[in-house]
Amino acid sequence: MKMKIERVELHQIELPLVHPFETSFGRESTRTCILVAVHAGGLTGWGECTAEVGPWYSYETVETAWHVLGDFLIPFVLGQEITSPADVVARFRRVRGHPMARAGLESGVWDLLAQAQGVSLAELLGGQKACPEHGQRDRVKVGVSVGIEPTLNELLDQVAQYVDEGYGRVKLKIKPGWDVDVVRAVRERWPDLPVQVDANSAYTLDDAPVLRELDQFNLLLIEQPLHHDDIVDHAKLQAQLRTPLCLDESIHSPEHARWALDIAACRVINIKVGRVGGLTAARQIHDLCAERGVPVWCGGMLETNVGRAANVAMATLPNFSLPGDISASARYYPEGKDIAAPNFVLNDDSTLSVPAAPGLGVRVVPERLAAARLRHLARE
Ligand code: NPQ
Ligand code: MG
Repeated sequence: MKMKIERVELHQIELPLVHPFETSFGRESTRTCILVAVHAGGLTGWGECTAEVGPWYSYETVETAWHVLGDFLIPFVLGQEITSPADVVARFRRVRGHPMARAGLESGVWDLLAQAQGVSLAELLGGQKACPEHGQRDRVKVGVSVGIEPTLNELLDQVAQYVDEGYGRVKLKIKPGWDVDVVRAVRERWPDLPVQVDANSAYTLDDAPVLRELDQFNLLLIEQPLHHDDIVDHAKLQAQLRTPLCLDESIHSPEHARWALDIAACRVINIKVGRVGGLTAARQIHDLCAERGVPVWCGGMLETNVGRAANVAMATLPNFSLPGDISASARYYPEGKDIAAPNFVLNDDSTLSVPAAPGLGVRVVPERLAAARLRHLARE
């Protein structure tokens, strides 16, 4: 099916978080992002660009993504006939870097094409084909990412709340001075809870002795302890640890995933649609890891329901064998604020249900979008 891209809109929005989120690189109490609307043939596909206001998690910002989308990526697709996401990926190949900007528009095209074909995004991504013996997953395993708190007691209260809500896997954010004691306290109170940690690049190889101490706590994995672009030091560290290392920030593309696996820099990969430049690249990394027997899981960027729906669809692919950072909508935004509906709700088995409706399976609510919007651009 051919679709001519007639119009593309950018919406910069800001939403309040239900609880401030602190990592080794800072504390946030609101989330700003860009939503991309792709119009063709009477349909609108939606994509989320996960760049933040500041260059903390990655070098991209809302401002750089706005610029790259508006001045380069949108003109590459406007007026063009598209038959598959591969057409968009091919047109974006000239652009170096800026994966979150590319992913915002590319994932909107995936939603558009899924709607045009009358299939869910999960189905278009090929979960079913990739996993003939199990068929399409209708639920995906999820966990919750718990930020750094002012005190250990507040952290334990947060974890207790999430465990009570039914989360079956918890990720603790760590940094130097907020690591071994915190993990020990959580382990003592919840001896059998699946727990993993994420340092967001707060350590160096000199900290290997501290990171080795984490081996005693039976963690699922240790995520991105070292430099945000490194794989060499991670390979040296992995050789000294029993716990699997998982790379997040360092994996920018399928090539980076192959390089990391070739030198044994990690035993697990966190896949984020934005960080790797779109759903096409995300699926390629998934397939590569499946071939190599390396488990993957879906990372989170405090998405709205638009980005969350794309994450849920992606996590139906068979090698997403660890729970994702895809929590229920209520973990992120106050009731009635998220710009898309319906909300994702946690099931009893620590899963989210995969929408069966065409495309993402969530609808953008115009009044909520208008209420959250800071800036708007339309190109045709
Ligand atoms: C991670 N996310 O896995 C990230 C990074 C992260 C859910 O742990 C504002 C916007 C603040 C995006 C903080 C989780 C953020 C952000 C952290 C992403 O490393
Ligand atoms: Mg991470």
